[in-house]
Amino acid sequence: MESYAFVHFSLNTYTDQSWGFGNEDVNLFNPKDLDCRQWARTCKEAGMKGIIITAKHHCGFCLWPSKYTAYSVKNSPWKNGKGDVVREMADACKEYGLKLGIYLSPWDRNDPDYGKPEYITYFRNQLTELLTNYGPIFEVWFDGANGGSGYYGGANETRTIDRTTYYDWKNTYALIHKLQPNCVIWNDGGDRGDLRWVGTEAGYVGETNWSLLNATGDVPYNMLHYGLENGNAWVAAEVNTSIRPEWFYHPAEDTKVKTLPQLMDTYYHSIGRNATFLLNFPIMPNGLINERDEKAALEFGKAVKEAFAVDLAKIKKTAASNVRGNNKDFGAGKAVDSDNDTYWATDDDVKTASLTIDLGKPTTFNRFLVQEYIPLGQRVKAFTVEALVDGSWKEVANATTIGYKRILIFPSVRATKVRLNITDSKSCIVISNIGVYDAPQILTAPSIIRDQSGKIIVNPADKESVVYYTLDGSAPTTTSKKYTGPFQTDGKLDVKAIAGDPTTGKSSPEVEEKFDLPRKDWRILGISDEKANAVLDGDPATVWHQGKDAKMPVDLVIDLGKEESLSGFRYLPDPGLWGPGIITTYQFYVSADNKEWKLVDEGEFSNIKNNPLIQIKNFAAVKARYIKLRALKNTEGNDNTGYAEVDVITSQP
Ligand code: FUL
Repeated sequence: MESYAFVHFSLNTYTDQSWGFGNEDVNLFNPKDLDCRQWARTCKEAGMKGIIITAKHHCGFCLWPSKYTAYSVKNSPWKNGKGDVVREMADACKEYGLKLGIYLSPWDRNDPDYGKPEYITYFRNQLTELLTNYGPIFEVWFDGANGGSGYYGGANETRTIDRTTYYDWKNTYALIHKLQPNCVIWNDGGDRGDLRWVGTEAGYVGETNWSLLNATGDVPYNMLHYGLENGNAWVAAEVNTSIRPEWFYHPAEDTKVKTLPQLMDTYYHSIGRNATFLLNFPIMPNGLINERDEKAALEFGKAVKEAFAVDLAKIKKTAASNVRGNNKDFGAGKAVDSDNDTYWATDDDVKTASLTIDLGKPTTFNRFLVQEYIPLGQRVKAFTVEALVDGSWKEVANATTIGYKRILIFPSVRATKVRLNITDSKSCIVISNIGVYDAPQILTAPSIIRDQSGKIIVNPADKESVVYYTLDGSAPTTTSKKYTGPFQTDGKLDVKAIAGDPTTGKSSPEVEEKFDLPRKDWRILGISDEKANAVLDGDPATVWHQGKDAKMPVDLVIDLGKEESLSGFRYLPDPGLWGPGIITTYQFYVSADNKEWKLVDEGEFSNIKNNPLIQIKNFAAVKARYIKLRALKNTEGNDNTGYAEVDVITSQP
């Protein structure tokens, strides 16, 4: 299916939360303009093949009138309790020729029985409702999150379960197979399903990506990311990411919708790396996809179509270094014949071979697409792509695995021939399709940081482009001020920038960063480690960890230099892949004198492990000179505490 959508919609939509606790009021659910047809139309026009809906998220609220709980749409004011979002979604999918998928959270922070054996019956009853009453379901999605604490029918406690045994997945899978034999199972907790998570929600799978894992045993994050070359089960990768930073709708993210270059990047790092692409749309409280998200999705669909509109390799003359039994049914031409059921194959013992395509005349291209014939498994371990430029062969790209589809990106090259060299394979080579394309240039926005001294530093994504910026909130154009190097600033600041190509006149989407107080006079107290300045240096790539002696609760105390009016704080954890020391439970204190501390905020950073985004917390305005971020728990259950950035939000203009 290549690409399909997620929609996140629940009570969280009305509380601005990422994870509901399970006690949120059902009366909040009242989408005035709910229109699942708008969701379906957007996804269809963006080129997607299906939609997976959060029928029940961790808070336990059900978007369908389940017989087994009161915590559902049936007790909400929406349509006087007569509505069913899953039904409306199913109808809209049918109308637009899309498949329907179901997200049913195994963790339920509302149900009183969660943690007991009774809950498994409840879970299966709900699954049965969903897999019986809404027509064919193509995928079920069992989120692995199990945070522990919750409302649980009023118990308000922490309940822990063993993710590998509690749900008795084997029997749940049997139920799914019985009710929906063609449905694939996505599961990252316990028994292997048919599809796997890729170990990050940032929108990419490993450059090496095997569609294999072992059917039993533990699967660490890195194995999810790269697959397992000699695994014994076919568990293809699915890259899930949101069109905004978070999964649910938050008005504050209206300016953070992924741009076209970011979406294209995700495309190349998912579908272009042998994975499917599951793109999430957060639904707004009124029941619609925001028009910015809709616009971004349509632009994206159009750009993908444009990039792959003309295949320069189709029905061109081909030659291969080896053809299975010299039989023309396995000849090189089968890789460029537009038929994915025919393929070029080599003799059994031939695991290195090349295939040359004669483009007929000097031709410019910048993308190379290759597919293995997947019904015969995934085989290729390494390959290169060469172009014949002015009579000599030049390597333009190299990579490891291929699988269902692999797309390589390289700077435009003008050549008369292109050659695929398979340099290592698990078995003889079976290639069903090759494509060569000249995708239009899409410029990527630059990144903006402000260092501790107040200097603005803008980094273009590629060296050729020129950066233009504004400081007055206006939209930058190629006639705005040119960025020539870091410059000094003071006070609150709104910086907007674009990258422009002076030769083509094209420009990137705009990037905007808002900076609060300058941090020149800030000091981290009680720490002698110089590296601690990484917390204040404005650079998300530098991370500092408290030393080995720090034991939970771990405090980070900062002197702001003078009294400020504070109304919130920001915490950026290590944003890399599987960064250590990510705080999940925190308290935030302020003080006038570094002696008497006042607790102004506490809580959890929901979903921070899988999606290590900047966390923004607001509280009632308070004047203070000192701040203290206290870590109570991290994602690993140890004492490691790390920070890429800590910043405050002030209430002064
Ligand atoms: C995560 C969840 O905890 C998020 O809230 C979201 O639903 C995402 C798709 O999966 O693990």
